Amino acid sequence: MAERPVLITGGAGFIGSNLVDALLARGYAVRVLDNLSTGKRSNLPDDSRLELIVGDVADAACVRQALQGCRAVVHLAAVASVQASVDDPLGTHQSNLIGTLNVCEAMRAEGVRRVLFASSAAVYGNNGEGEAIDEDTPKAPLTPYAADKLASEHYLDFYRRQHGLEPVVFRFFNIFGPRQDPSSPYSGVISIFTERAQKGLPIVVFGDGEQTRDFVYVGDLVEVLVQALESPEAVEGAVNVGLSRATSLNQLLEAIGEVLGGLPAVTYQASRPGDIRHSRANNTRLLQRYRLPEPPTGMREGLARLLGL
Ligand code: NAD
Ligand code: UD2
Repeated sequence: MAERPVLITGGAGFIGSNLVDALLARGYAVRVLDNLSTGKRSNLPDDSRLELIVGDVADAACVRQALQGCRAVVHLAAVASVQASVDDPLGTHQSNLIGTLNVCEAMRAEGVRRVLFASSAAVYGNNGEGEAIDEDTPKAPLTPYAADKLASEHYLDFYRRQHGLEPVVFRFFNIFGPRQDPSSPYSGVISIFTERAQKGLPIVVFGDGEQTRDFVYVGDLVEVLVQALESPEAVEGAVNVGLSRATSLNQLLEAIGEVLGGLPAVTYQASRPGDIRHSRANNTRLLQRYRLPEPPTGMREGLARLLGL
């Protein structure tokens, strides 16, 4: 019998396609379920062990079919833009919560147990700001995106207790790397800044540039996801994925300038309403359970890989 594939929902997107590459390189068969709303076929390699199903996680029958014969699921499919969820709460809810429920139900029906889930630091809202945020920090989902992520976590926990699913929940901080789409103003700041810097277009910083983020190179995240798939046990409790390092936007710009050998014009405008000033993970739990590359990929190295240098 052919090896049972890992199903990656959202596998044609930024994080998903990087995970596809890593799993194929390790000899896994992979099936991707993606509606190609932000993901792209061209993000995926041509490989006989990779199957792409173009379909929607909001479609229960489609998810059930995609899951047949799979050994595990990595559930990444979601409308990843917080702003899109603010503009269209009901539409994004179909992907971001109903999609999760469909995955849980299909897993129950098909007898698949292990599922990794991409939650977000957004579940903490502004709580813990300025501190290293640990997983017990009170949750404050301030947007439909964050509410759906937190609700998804609770549903996964229900399916764990009631139906024996083995969910592993990760709360990603700011992930960056190749194939992150820079096309929306709400795309990840590193994808926007690097694209503009490469094209020589002016860069806009919202605020004074002293706000900080805990940036994680996608390759390091993928290492953790592979370990979570392969681990014999799915330990309960969500895990922050951050390096516990604060990088300001001004430091980021300096690093981009160094890697590219110069920067276009940089202007400073008013802060975005609701923007978090400092976001940094307490990653003790991550380090207890998983091995990060030692040392984790630094900003300059990550930028060089992203820029293909
Ligand atoms: P992305 O937009 O590149 O990937 C999302 C993928 O899901 C895309 O390929 C898209 O086409 C697909 N998709 C969306 N709705 C779908 C649907 N209804 N049915 C099937 N496929 C659908 O974004 P990403 O940054 O790779 O995000 C992956 C996951 O990680 C998302 O769940 C996101 O919320 C989460 N996350 C990302 C970050 C980050 O820093 N990038 C931070 C926190 C959480
Ligand atoms: C991230 C996530 C978001 C949510 C949130 C939770 C991304 C893309 N967004 O938002 O989904 O999980 O964390 O806290 O991962 N900026 C500029 N100029 C630009 C673009 C951005 O100055 O052209 C600033 C922006 O105002 C912010 C910082 O850069 O201060 C980071 O912005 P971001 O959108 O990359 O990520 P963040 O942390 O706001």
